[in-house]
Amino acid sequence: MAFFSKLKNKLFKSSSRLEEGLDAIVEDGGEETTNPDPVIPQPEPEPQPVPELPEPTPAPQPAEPPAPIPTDPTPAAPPPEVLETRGLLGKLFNRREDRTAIRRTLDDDMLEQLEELLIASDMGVDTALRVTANMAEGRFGRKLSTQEIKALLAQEVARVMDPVAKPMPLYPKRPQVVLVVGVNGSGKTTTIGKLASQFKAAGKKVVIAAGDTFRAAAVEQLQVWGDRAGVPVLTAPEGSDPASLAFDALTKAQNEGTDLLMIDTAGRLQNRADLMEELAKIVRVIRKVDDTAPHNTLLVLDATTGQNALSQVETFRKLADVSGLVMTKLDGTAKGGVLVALADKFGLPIHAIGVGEQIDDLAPFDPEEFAAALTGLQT
Ligand SMILES: Nc1nc2c(ncn2[C@@H]2O[C@H](COP(=O)(O)OP(=O)(O)OP(=O)(O)O)[C@@H](O)[C@H]2O)c(=O)[nH]1
Ligand SMILES: [Mg+2]
Repeated sequence: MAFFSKLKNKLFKSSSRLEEGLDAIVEDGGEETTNPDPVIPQPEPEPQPVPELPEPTPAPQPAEPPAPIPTDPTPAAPPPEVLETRGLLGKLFNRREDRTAIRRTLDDDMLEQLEELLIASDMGVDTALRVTANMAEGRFGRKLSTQEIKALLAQEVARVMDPVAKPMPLYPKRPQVVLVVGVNGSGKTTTIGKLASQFKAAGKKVVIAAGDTFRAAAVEQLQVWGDRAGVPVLTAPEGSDPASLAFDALTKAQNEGTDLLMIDTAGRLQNRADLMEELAKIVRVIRKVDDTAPHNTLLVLDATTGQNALSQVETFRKLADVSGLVMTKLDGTAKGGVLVALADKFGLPIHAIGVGEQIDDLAPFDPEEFAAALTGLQT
């Protein structure tokens, strides 16, 4: 199975509240009609090949490492018109079965219901209002089917998410230091294992530092991941200062020509000031070895957390200068709307998403695929 179809099956396994809500909104007050004209700009029927448009990027084959290891921190995003006229929307609005369907007139009542649904799906009030306003623009009074509503919503979600879908940048400076932070159980250690495996497969010399020195079990867990990824794990005795381990690990990595040092940290609740201060200390101490480090500070968020993810970003950003996000547990959860709020509010890059507990269950973030999964859009 191609990697992306496997990923698609894993994203949002269960049908989401959002999807069910959209169905219910259209059925409430809708009636069966045949659509005279499309509500979303369509590509010309059977268009001639347009040479100046870039070809869509082919999906990676399973033989390749699951996520590309980027060398360019700002890969080009597809221009908006590519999203608009090609891909799933284009395909969708050529579908015959959607010509006769239950449709509901887009009016104030329907917009209000849509807003409420998006807010209930963790998108946040500001984002929900903006997204619905964009959906309604130029379409007020038109009759829309569920499929069309889903496609419109997916288009708006993809538009919000597109600018934040960026792989983790690797800069020329070696060793690159990646500090991984987040609340308890968000998936830090697992994500480090997965990332280490991908970077190793891409030919990098990787070392992991077990900066969670609170629990002996945490070190053992990381060692298991290190073994799976084929990457050494530097440890310190239980209860020792994680900042001093980070210092030693970076010094060693410099001496040994390591490409990438990934530092795991203990989970910390954002209301524990002492633990948060300890994190700030880790950053201060590694800067004594390399004042440009850490080069990436990844905040790992659990997609099932809901709105609390927003305050996690706010707190961790103040202390650790978060450079990017990894969103875990997007498999099997019906949630995920909070990612849209995060993207809209903070604009922090989403480098990767976790879609399972296995070593290859970390994928690049694909906005269109995410939007389709979130809205339940069948493509
Ligand atoms: N389904 C699923 N489970 C995940 C994913 N990522 C992590 N997990 C699971 O979530 C649990 C916590 O993961 P850890 O990697 O230990 O989380 P952590 O942030 O290191 O936890 P602490 O060190 O205790 O703060 C484990 O059972 C993982 O297998 C994911 O993408 N999908
Ligand atoms: Mg951990």
